Amino acid sequence: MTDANPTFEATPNNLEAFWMPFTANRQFKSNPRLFVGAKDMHYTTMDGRKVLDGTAGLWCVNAGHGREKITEAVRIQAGKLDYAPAFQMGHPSVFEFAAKLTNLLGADFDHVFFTNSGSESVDTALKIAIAYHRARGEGTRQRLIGRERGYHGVGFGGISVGGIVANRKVFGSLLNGVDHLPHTHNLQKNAFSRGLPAHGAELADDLERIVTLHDASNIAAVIVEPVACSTGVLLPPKGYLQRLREICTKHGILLIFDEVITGFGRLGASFATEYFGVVPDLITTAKGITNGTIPMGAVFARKGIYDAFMNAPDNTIELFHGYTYSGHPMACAAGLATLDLYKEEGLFERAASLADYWEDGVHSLKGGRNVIDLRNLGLLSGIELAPRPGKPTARAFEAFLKCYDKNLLIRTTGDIIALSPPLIVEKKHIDEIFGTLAEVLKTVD
Ligand code: PXG
Ligand code: PLP
Repeated sequence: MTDANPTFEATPNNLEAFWMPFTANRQFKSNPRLFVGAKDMHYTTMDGRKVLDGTAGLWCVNAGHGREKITEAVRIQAGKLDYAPAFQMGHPSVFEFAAKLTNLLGADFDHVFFTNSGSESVDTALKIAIAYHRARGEGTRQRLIGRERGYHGVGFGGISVGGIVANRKVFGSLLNGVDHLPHTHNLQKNAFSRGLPAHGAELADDLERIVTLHDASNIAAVIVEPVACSTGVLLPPKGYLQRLREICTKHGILLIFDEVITGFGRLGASFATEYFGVVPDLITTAKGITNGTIPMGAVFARKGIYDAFMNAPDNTIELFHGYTYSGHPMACAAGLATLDLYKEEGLFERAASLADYWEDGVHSLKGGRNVIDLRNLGLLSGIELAPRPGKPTARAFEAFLKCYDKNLLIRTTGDIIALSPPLIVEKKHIDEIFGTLAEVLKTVD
């Protein structure tokens, strides 16, 4: 930059400078889709259309858009204390928020580490797992086990344990010492299951194979999403998560549930751990923690994990890890107001009470053109289309564009349509979502 007097004037209508994340930049910029507002279940487009939000933004706006309670809390906090150093200093609302979150999780979890995203939560959990074993004198436990088709964000830790080839293949050697369990998606046996699929619990036994190969004394943790959302809402077979828990316990391996999407009511319970009745050692969250308003993530630690770090000599930092914005005042304010909303409006229970209606809506698409599987749990759905020969992803993307033209926002991953509406969704919205989809699918060849 040689210009001594750079100008800061806006350059209207120029989309070029912004390098968009996980987006086909050139395609988007040639035909952009911009939202300028949002309220409750709807976005407003630049040309003034109201678009029904079938995806809670990116799986995060669980209490719906433009909630005044959150806006007000953030406004007040911004005027009172904009920022406090996260290291060696504190502020009241971060302690209050941590305490309320542990209450929400129940008796098994007693500490919270704050981050600013799901990716940071994953990195944090992986690091805590390795450091925990070392603090207890088992420093050889360093190996991390992820799963095929898992999404754990985009940090080097997350893509290493993750199982999405496109997210890994151009980024070099990644973390070493990582293995992967097989994914659980089985169309031959489980297609069109309502709720959890019946077949595949035994896939958890692959962990025994990995333990036999490396020895348990070298394995720190297993990380899985209780429901693998990003790769198409892949549901755990009945009994699978229980089995994984048993094997981890047997071998002293920490189990991490990545609940960035399944947390905060998505399944009709506070977290997937509650829904499935399976207790992991660490839980990673983000997204719904602030209703998507202010970036934030958190890692919950099961009883005993924090304590294992507290035997270090006095005055030493027990965990050399943290972010400038860990527990940011604005994020805590947003999070506290979000928790109030979830509670006051009974949104997790609401999700549970709508789950059957949602399931019927999802499965009303059976027999639709190119539909090869329909999956549902809580207020989640995966609608799998047969790929166009030689053109994977094209069919679902066409459906995405057509839905957008018909004022419905859906999300696609490969040739799978994923749905996850705000938990304030009403039956009329559910009818509209599946009505529009049925119409659109008829027109996608
Ligand atoms: N773990 C899981 C299970 C996630 O779903 C992350 C970690 C990373 O979170 P951040 O906040 O760093 O993005 C996620 C995020 C999609 C989609 O539509 C999914 C996510 C993010 C953006 C898009 O598949 N999941
Ligand atoms: N890079 C540099 C040069 C920094 O000084 C810092 C934080 O102080 C970071 C990266 C990390 O930033 P954050 O704490 O927001 O993750």
